[in-house]
Amino acid sequence: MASREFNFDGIVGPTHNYAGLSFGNVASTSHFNSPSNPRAAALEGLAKMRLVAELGIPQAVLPPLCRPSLRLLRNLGFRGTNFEMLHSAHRANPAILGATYSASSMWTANAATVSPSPDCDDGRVHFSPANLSCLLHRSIEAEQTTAILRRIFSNNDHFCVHNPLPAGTTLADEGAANHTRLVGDSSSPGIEIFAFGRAAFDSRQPQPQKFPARQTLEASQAIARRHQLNDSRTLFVQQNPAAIDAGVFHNDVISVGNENVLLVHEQAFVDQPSKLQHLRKVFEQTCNSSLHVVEFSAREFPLEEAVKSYLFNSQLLTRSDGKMTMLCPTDCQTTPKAKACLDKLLDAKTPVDEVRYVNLRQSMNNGGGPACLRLRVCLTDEQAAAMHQGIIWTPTLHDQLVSWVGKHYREILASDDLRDPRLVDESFSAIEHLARILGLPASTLLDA
Ligand code: SUG
Repeated sequence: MASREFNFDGIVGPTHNYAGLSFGNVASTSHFNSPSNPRAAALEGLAKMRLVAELGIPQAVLPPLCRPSLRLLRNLGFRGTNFEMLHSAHRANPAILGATYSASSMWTANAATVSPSPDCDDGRVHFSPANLSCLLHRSIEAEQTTAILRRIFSNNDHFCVHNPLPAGTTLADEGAANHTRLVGDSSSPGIEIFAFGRAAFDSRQPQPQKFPARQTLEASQAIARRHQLNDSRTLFVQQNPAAIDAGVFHNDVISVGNENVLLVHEQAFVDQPSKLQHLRKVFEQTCNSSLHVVEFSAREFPLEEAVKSYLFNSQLLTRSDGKMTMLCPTDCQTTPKAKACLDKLLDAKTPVDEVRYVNLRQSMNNGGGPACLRLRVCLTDEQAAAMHQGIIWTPTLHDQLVSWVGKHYREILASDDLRDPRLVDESFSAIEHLARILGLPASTLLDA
């Protein structure tokens, strides 16, 4: 049975702020302590969802996780009223407060790795919520993300939502941001490519010198096993350490694939020429057709420009007419080399015949482009009907969410505001209201 790709976008939460929490993500570091605009951030995200839905592409939402995480503060031993806990956490280290408040669940490409049913031995859609072990503010996402995914995909005949992998550095997992699926036609098995930054059990592999490699080979292998993928259609490729050192903290900052198209920078992977050759061969054998690979050279597009423009963090979307639209951040319009690469892409003989731009300034300032904000889930009609329906995008849901944002979100959030206990109440009542809009139990979304 044919499946269609749903884009599950993370709704940006009311505490979106710039706390400089992600070493190795240059946008996060460079916007440390800048004031944010949560309302603009959420509206930018909603505008992107509407644009995608209006292209005829299935769209759904994932709710933001409840922040601040008072649970984290209590776990770390802070006590007293909310006011007292927020102030003592700030005194202990402002980064703790930053982690408590982070709206990082908006980047749902990191929520989980998803394998569609044609790829999995048991014919179910498999989800592995990411443990996000590398960073405190992200590691606290895993438990609640799992609960939410289990609510939405509760039908065990169709879906299997695994536990996150055990936390720790050996099995550090960052979800779909390091995972690409290519496929010939939508009812057939696809090829799943797992990009990893380091091999925890083999220190002889090349390592980045400046920034951390987040995803491990061992985590990717475990996910492929638990999703019951076929070895012959599963590839593991190592991220180029030089790319990580240039700010490519996730693979979706340096390559993007969709169906029979792969866009990739020539410095994305270790041993890239032979990896791509192998991939083309596997694609031909599996899909009986050839793969379109568009590779941009370091000369035409230096790594720094790729990171600055986030060209590869675009969404490559199949429209209902079978052609593809590349949905890019507006930064690509203002980076001449990125623009030239997009012109080259449109001239190449691939299914991509359109480029659209979307303004995501607020998310981009924390290193989150269009592709970071969405989790791709391929579903047959029967599977789509079996998931929770309240999260599916409709014009009515869009209007409800726009007025919900208008009611609950601040227009400016500076680092001092994170000690204001009124922000806790505002954020919790926003989440409670959202649970009603999406028809989800408030107890699943509130996690204080
Ligand atoms: O994990 N930024 C996120 C950005 C995630 C982007 N996702 C993908 N590439 N798929 C991160 O580095 C910054 C938060 C702060 O600094 O306040 C942050 O978490």
